[in-house]
Amino acid sequence: MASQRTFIAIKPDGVQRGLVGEILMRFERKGFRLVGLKQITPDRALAEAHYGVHRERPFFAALVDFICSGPVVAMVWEGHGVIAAARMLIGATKPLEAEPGTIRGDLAVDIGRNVVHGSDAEETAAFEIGLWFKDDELNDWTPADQSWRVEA
Ligand code: IDP
Ligand code: MG
Repeated sequence: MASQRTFIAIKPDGVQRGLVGEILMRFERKGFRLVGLKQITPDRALAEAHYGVHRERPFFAALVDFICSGPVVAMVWEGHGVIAAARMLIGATKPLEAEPGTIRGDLAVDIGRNVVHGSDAEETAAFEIGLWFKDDELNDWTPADQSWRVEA
């Protein structure tokens, strides 16, 4: 399994509800490595680019308004298979259908307030990381206990 990077964001509802530590902890405890982290209130251009794939959907304007409504905690996480694994940790888009034990399954009830975003594929991860972060905001590092996380 190759090492990958993915873009994860705690949306304004997660920040407002004081869930930053709780959400961060789940990725950290799983064994992934944090390589980028910042808090940013997105402008419309950033939010529209990020959700560009949903431009024609009826909820697009409300979604952009919501994402721009307050601070977002933007992160890049690295690790073996992290893109798909992060989506599993996050859970289904509709929180009432998300499995208990997932972030959305445990912490949210409304599709429009589902607390966290995660890239859905390698191409979207690369696009979203480049959109939210400059290269020099990302840290290449290896945890001191790496051999206790992955074999060889
Ligand atoms: P994802 O966040 O699980 O990848 P997407 O289908 O990519 O889900 O949708 C992006 C975001 O748009 C969702 O997380 C949710 O906040 C919002 N969204 C998606 N579908 C709806 C909807 O039908 N009504 C309201 N908001 C929606
Ligand atoms: Mg998506």
